[in-house]
Amino acid sequence: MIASQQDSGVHSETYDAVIVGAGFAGLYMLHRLRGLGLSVRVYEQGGDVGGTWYWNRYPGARCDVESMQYSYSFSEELQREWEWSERYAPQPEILRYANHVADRFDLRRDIQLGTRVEAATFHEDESRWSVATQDGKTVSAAYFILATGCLSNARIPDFKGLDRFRGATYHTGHWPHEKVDFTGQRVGIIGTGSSAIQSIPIIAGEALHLFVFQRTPNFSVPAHNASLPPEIEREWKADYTNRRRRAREESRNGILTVIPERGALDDTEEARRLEYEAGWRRGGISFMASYNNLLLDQASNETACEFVRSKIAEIVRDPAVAKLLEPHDHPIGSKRLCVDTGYYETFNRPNVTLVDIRSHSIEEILPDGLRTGGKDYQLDSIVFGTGFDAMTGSVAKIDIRGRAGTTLNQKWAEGPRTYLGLMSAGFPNMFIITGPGSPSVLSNMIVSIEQHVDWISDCVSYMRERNLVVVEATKSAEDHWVTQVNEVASSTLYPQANSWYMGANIPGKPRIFMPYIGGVGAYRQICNGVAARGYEGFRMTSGGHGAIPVAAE
Ligand code: N01
Repeated sequence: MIASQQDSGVHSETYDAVIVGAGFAGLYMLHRLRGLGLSVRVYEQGGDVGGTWYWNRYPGARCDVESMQYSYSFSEELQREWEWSERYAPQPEILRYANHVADRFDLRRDIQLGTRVEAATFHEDESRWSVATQDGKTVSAAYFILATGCLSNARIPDFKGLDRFRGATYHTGHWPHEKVDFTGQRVGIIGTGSSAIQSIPIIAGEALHLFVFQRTPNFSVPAHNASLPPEIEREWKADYTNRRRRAREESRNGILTVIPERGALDDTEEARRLEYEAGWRRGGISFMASYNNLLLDQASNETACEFVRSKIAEIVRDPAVAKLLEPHDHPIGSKRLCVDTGYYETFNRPNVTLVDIRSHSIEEILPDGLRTGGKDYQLDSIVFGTGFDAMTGSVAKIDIRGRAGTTLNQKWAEGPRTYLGLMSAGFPNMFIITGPGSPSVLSNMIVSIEQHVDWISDCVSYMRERNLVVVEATKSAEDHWVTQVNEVASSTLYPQANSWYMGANIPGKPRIFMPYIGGVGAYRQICNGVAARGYEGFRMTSGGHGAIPVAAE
């Protein structure tokens, strides 16, 4: 094992639990563990709480899950008193909400901001974790909990010449806190994922000229965002308990949506068109709920693709530009469906140019622009909407060592392996909130976060009542779960896309469909069943060297 600071055995503080990250997962985890009487320390690398909503401050950033559903349900008072202003909350409002939660539940006193966790090592003799932070401290904890987020490791591709660019560069996931003013500038944006698609219409309204460098066109549907009518909010709040329960237990993705009991090909072409029109008018990701088989059946999916392509052709005036914007390389919904405000319309503006970097990739970044297809584009600023090393990227940045000094990066070299997305064999007492192998990014994140945090809290409570010290996923349970995750994924159209769900956006990253696709309701039942059967597939012991010899399985 590499000698590192945390191996010195000198700990400045001792806690029952250390949590990494103070986004929605870390905040609620802290609240629950404190409620159980545990001493907890949260380390957060950002300058404040809020996680994703702290970092993603790009113009136009807002949630694609409706406000009444994208919020905590654990506190009746909180969900009644908080008022959302819009159908889809903008980033500043969600960040205010995260701060309100931190204050209302007095969470800040256990959160250390501006502190990266650099390493964590499990000491088998003590059955405890040593956690080393960037400020040079090492603390000891019984439980080590990763609330690091799934889309928190922003990535700028390795473009030749990038370091010589004289203008300003921005990544959507690492946006400055002060207003960026593009007035009078020639701006280039690289990428056309959800983040870029939200920011392009706003930047276009400000810049002298905006060049959109598109490698792969994406499907996007209108958000139809608007202020939230008070009567809708009242209606939701009057029925909150029931609606929250249904979203948790009955839906596939933690969002209350009515899905018809028909597949797309059960309808006539005319009826289908009307159904899709209704979905387009309604707006948002519930467009994918127009039929029950859009992500299962290729021919059905193609009808939805065709509908969106026809909308693009209707909206975008220049037929050549419209053609370039039409996606043909993946089934709709197999990458996260984008939700926009005026995205396709933006390409009718005289100050916006769509540049195809599929046929000619970006050759190099120049001191005053970039070169592609043998042509130079003069730019004052470049915005990277190039995404994230998703689901595993932030975990991989921490040097995590489990039994026998094995690192998590070694164990996950061929792709992440977990049992239920909650634990990885060989890493006792380490929990992952919304980790790979759980519904996570395919769901309303707050629903999945609450489910995991509640499950972990119940598990810790169960152990404490029985004087158990170590919990660990068994290798056989993990192997079985990984197989199940892959099997469910391969019965859908998802693996057909080169998406970040598959790790396909990172050169060299193993191609494995990372989230569990079986739906939040079914997944919750599985997790509850495991707990009810005495934490089946996990081994719990009273600690020490005699615990769980994983290699012996
Ligand atoms: O990132 P992305 P994102 N050269 O990975 C392109 C959530 N989210 O930040 O497809 C040229 O989706 C890449 O092209 P390609 C949501 O879950 C939610 O936009 O790889 N281009 C793609 O166009 C979402 O899915 C909300 O060919 C390169 C883009 O960059 C997730 O976050 C809002 C390139 C990356 O798209 C990530 O979205 C925002 C290269 N070398 C985000 N490398 C809402 O709630 C990458 N690209 C609304």
